[in-house]
Amino acid sequence: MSYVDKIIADVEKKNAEQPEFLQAIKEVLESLRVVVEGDSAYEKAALLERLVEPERTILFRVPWVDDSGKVQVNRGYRVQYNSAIGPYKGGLRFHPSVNLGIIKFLGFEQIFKNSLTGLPMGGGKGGSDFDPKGKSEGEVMRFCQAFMTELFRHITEHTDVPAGDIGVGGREIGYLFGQYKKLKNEFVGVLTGKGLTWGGSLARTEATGYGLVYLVEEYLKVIGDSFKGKKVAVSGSGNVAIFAVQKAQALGATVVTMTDSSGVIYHESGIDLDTIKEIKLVKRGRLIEYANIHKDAVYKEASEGKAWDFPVDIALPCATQNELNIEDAKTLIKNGCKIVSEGANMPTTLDASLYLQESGIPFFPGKAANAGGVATSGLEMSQNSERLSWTFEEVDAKLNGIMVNIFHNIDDTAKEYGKAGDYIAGANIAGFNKVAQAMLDQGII
Ligand code: NDP
Ligand code: 2IT
Repeated sequence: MSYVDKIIADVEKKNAEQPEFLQAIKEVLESLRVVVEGDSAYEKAALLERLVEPERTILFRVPWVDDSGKVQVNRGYRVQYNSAIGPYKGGLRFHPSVNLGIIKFLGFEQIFKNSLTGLPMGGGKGGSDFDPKGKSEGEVMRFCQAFMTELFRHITEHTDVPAGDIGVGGREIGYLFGQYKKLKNEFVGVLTGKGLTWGGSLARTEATGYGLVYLVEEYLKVIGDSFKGKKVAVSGSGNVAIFAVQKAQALGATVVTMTDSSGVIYHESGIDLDTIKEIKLVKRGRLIEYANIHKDAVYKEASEGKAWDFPVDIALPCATQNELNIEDAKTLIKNGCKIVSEGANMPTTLDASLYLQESGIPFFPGKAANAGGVATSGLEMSQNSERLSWTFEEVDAKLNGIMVNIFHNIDDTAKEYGKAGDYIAGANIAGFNKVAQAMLDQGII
């Protein structure tokens, strides 16, 4: 059995109940065959065995009191996956679907993503099965405080720096930061995505969505094209989706769809982002309200339709894992879609991503395409360390430079390994090489 097959079989045996984790492991390890099977140094150092196993997994109880006075108990997680190239870095997700397998898949992906940014950040991820939907401000605050009451003893600004993800935005980072500060009596950059008056970076809010569009823009530039006049499908209507739409529109594209977990909006003349922001960022409401305001927009329940059902040039999945399957990939291609780029983490199923690639559709995996968020978190850490704040233009220009570099790095790496145009392989190999070298340099730890 080959080295990679042996590791995959072992991971499958030990983690049979974690399908998303297995999916992420298989995708990465398949790409690494060409690297690790030609050089016995990797197997000798048990590099893959160490890479697939988190350095540390923290599981904790989060007890809190709801508005009716009832005690609620959630599960908290922090997976400190790999610190070969820097302190653990990665978001916190609050969503009822969160379990250890989901956090491990996200933490594993984060290792390679953070490596691709070119900044010194290791990989980690955390979160809770807490559902923020329908909770009052007070309940969200008390939950965040309870979560940090345990997490604080496992993180510092030098060892592990969490940020936001699904269900964790500026509001939650504020409550988490306040509690960390109170418990440690230290004002330090232990979280990113902070508010602008207390150590946050300009452009961090926009960064993931903007970065996603910058990477596709660079690809389009290389082939002599641009976003101008393109029709774009976006899924999600959260942080990543909103700012992807904003940048795509600014570059002259027409975005025709957005979604939430309840349904999809199709607005042929173009999504009105101000309405979306009002519904989602101010009122924390549901997407269906959009159709009450814009009578020419069509709303369908999630069981009746998806963002991938319409004729578009570019698809940007920005909601959650496995939201674009092989049937969706076929529909997109049939309707003329020419590019798929992942704003979310692993939104495309493995068979759908391979089908897109085999059909000649440039497919940009999340660990490359959505790296702008964590990259800008890295820039927030730099600003915190030097106790300075850079202007929006400075941060945005650095973000753009990082995304342009990521495109060329994954494009060149794919070519170097005889896989031109295979951006999955390019991203996995380029991300891996740097981490693997650091692990080899640092000995068996
Ligand atoms: P938000 O919580 O701001 O928004 C999430 C959006 O996706 C909402 O519209 C939500 O709808 C929808 N969604 C979430 N879960 C599901 C589900 N199970 N089924 C259908 N729709 C769902 O999160 P973000 O925008 O921050 O994150 C979106 C994706 O981007 C995630 O995969 C995240 O890991 C990834 N990402 C985020 C980064 C960041 O900086 N925030 C950086 C890199 C990647 P509803 O409101 O109905 O739940
Ligand atoms: O998936 C991700 O890259 C994030 N949720 C952002 C992580 C971060 O540390 O900014």
